[in-house]
Amino acid sequence: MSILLLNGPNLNLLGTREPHIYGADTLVDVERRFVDEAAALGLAVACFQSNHEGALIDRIHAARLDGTQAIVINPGGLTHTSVSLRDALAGVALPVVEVHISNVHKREEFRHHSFISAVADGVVAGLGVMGYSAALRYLAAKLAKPAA
Ligand code: CA2
Repeated sequence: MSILLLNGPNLNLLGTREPHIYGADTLVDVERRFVDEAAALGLAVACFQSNHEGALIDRIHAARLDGTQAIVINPGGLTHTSVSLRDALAGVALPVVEVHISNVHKREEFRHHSFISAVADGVVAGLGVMGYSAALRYLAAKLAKPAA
């Protein structure tokens, strides 16, 4: 069973700037921890980060054919702007969890709306990078259950 971990624009900068908002871990730290935690749950992971909307959409389309069973995505700023990313996620029809490191609801008003949430199983926001682990644990439990 395989999970796709997607991170959107600017998340490659994690751990290098704005640690008061996003913490001190780098994206490499986050991905490594996610892969290790997934392995302990018997799951494989593919990690992908891009600063380009189209590249993220292409990777989501590829997930239809490569054995991916669920997606964890932090869409970055595209959360608040991208109908196309939402359509791609809806199109693959896989379980999706949307993760935000910061509590977007405590921040500027433009971060309060997500185009992605309506096509996600759930949303985690404000738990720091622990949100990725929460998403993974939810999906591991969901995938372990026989389909109803
Ligand atoms: O809280 C989150 O995870 C966000 O998805 C992060 C996005 C932001 O646009 C969303 O509203 C909430 C921004 C990612 C930028 O990441 C940086 C990390 C370190 C330094 C600079 C940017």
